Amino acid sequence: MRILILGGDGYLGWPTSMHFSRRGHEVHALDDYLRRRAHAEAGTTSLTPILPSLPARTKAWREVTGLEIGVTEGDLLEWEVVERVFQEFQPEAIVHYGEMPSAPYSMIDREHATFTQTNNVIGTLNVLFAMAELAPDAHLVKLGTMGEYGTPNIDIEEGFITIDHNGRSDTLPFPKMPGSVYHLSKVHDSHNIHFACRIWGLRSTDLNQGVVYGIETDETKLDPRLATRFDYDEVFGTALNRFCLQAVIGHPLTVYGKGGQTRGYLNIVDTLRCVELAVLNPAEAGEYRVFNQFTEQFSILDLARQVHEAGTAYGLPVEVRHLENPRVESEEHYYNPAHTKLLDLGLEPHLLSETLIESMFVAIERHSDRVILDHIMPSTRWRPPARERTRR
Ligand code: USQ
Repeated sequence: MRILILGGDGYLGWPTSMHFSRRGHEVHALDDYLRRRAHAEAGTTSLTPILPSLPARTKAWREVTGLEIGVTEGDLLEWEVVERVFQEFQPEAIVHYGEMPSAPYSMIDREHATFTQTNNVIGTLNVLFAMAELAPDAHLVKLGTMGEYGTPNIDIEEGFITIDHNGRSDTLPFPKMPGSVYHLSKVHDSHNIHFACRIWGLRSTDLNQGVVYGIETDETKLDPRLATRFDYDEVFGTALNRFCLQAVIGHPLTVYGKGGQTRGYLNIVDTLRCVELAVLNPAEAGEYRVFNQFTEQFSILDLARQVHEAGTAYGLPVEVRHLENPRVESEEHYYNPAHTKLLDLGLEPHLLSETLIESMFVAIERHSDRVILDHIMPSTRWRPPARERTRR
């Protein structure tokens, strides 16, 4: 199948490109290096050394496997770029990771907030128009987020809920209550994609993914040049990846607030399999479907305790520290999202275990001399300080 990977240079996009290429698909990766630029501006970088560009990465891929991955270095906000790649590559499936992925980044200030929503919403609209005009039978597999739902006090369904109201009944999109400007951008995307399916007859799967952890996949392990990025800074690093790195370098684990915040989590190797299952089992023409993509749920404190236990067994002195929460979020709440659709398609989850955490310690230790310490503690606050607010 011809598969276009948008955001093919990212933490998930690069391993996904290699995963499909190795399984015999024709892969084309597009990226404009948004995340590399954001890191350069902030003075941070990936823990793992990664090659400097997509052409360099695909060259290494060719040398290691003999396989080709096509590349476009370009921005989804530029219609000419999107139009050209659709015209030339004629994708049958589009895997869309090509967005600004960080909640803290979107909450830094007005500029970062408006950039996040412009970049994500308009980029995705361009993809939808390109599909409608140039690839109407293609299947869009879009990376959404579990954070679109927030933490309602009822069970979360996979995208849709049947509501009985005043004697009538309908199945409607599940209500959304996201907790950051970034998560909101994904809600806006979901509405736009649903619209394009209903009105133009496009087909799409919105993968509402939980928090991903892990550092290696079958393909990244083939050669050090094929490594994917690993972020641990407060803006781009996610909870479990940060905790594992903190344990290795002897930094206290940064639990925000009480630590009862509960989210869905999955191993990076399961992300690749979920995306593959969605691509191989496409939505029908006109269908917009939603899969909740995670394998287990944990509170932040559960995760900290597991890293503490694994660290102790590994010989690391791990301290768990509760910090004042820089975010505005419930620290104790009900959380029970459905997640059966990917299991029904054949997903066999790789669950979190002490062995897995230890393997992350080993991979992190290899590069621990690269850690930039002053970007670990959180500095992005969800609420501006009161003095700042009155001055505006
Ligand atoms: N947290 C801590 N300590 C830390 C980092 C995070 O307690 O050092 C807490 C946060 O307050 C939050 C939870 O851990 O309650 C998850 O935070 P995160 O930074 O791991 O993940 P989040 O900001 O939600 O975003 C990440 C990805 C995003 C994806 C989302 C899936 O960056 O792209 O959409 O996970 S989900 O969380 O299901 O919405």
